[in-house]
Amino acid sequence: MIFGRAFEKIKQGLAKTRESFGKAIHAVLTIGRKLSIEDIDRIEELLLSADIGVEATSRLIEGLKRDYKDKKVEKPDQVLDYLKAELKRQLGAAPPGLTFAPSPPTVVMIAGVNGTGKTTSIAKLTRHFASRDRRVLLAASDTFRAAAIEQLAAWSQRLGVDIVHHRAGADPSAVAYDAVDAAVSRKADLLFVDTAGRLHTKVNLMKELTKIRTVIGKKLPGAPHETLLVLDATVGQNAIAQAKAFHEAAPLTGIVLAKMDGTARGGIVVAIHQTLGLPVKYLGVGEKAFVGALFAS
Ligand SMILES: Nc1nc2c(ncn2[C@@H]2O[C@H](COP(=O)(O)OP(=O)(O)O)[C@@H](O)[C@H]2O)c(=O)[nH]1
Ligand SMILES: [Mg+2]
Repeated sequence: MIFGRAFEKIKQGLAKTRESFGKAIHAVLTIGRKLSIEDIDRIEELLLSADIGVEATSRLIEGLKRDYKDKKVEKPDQVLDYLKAELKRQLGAAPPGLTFAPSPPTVVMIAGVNGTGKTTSIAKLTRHFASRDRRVLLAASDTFRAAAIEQLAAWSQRLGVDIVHHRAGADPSAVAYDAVDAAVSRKADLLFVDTAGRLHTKVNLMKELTKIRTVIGKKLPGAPHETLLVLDATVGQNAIAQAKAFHEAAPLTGIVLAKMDGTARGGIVVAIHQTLGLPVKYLGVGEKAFVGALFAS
């Protein structure tokens, strides 16, 4: 049931991909004509261009060829049904939503390259949980630019939740430390820790994330309970490389895939799930405030 709902949300998020993909499949297979082996090759190209990834694509194509030989799949609609069922089966196992700490606060660290949608995703998550009577606290650990702190502070005001911040250039770990302290003393249910996506070098960035994580864990054993990486769905396969680099610095527990509304290559959701073995916990489908925020739970 929950998985069914999660899949529905993923489907909504994939609307653009689905539309262009469905059209392409129908273009490959003229109605009425039977499927040929060349058509299957074309479909393989389509899957790759939707960024479903090499691994997932070859698995899908193998299955399709098998069903084609068995004469189970011969028409465009059957191809689409087969792909839908197969993708549903593959994505269905993703655990939906956040995993909460046994006792509050649940600390959620948000990482990702600059501009992927970290702060916007935190705002959406905050609104989602605050409107369900969870006490949310924000930590402005992206201290790299003053504007980043101001952006998060603006959201905290709009959403009526507290924020812990220091000045620009301050130690992000010190902010996280104070925020965990505040989350405990103010009995917050959830603490979202915003982090920088760009430092002077990538090595610095990864070191910083490791340090923030360590400091959080020292202050509150077991925390962070979630380390979510925000990826921009419009960058395609590059997102996988980003995820691998971050995963090494701060072991990730899941992915937030933002900007699904802006791409027809949403197959990346499958590729991420399969290559990284990480659940895609949330899909972002809107840049305006919260419109269309999709949650898998
Ligand atoms: N279309 C679309 N734009 C988004 C989404 N999430 C974030 N954005 C936009 O992406 C830009 C960068 O977002 P921001 O949250 O500041 O990224 P950060 O640097 O990772 O914190 C902003 O213009 C956002 O409005 C989304 O789901 N869909
Ligand atoms: Mg930001």
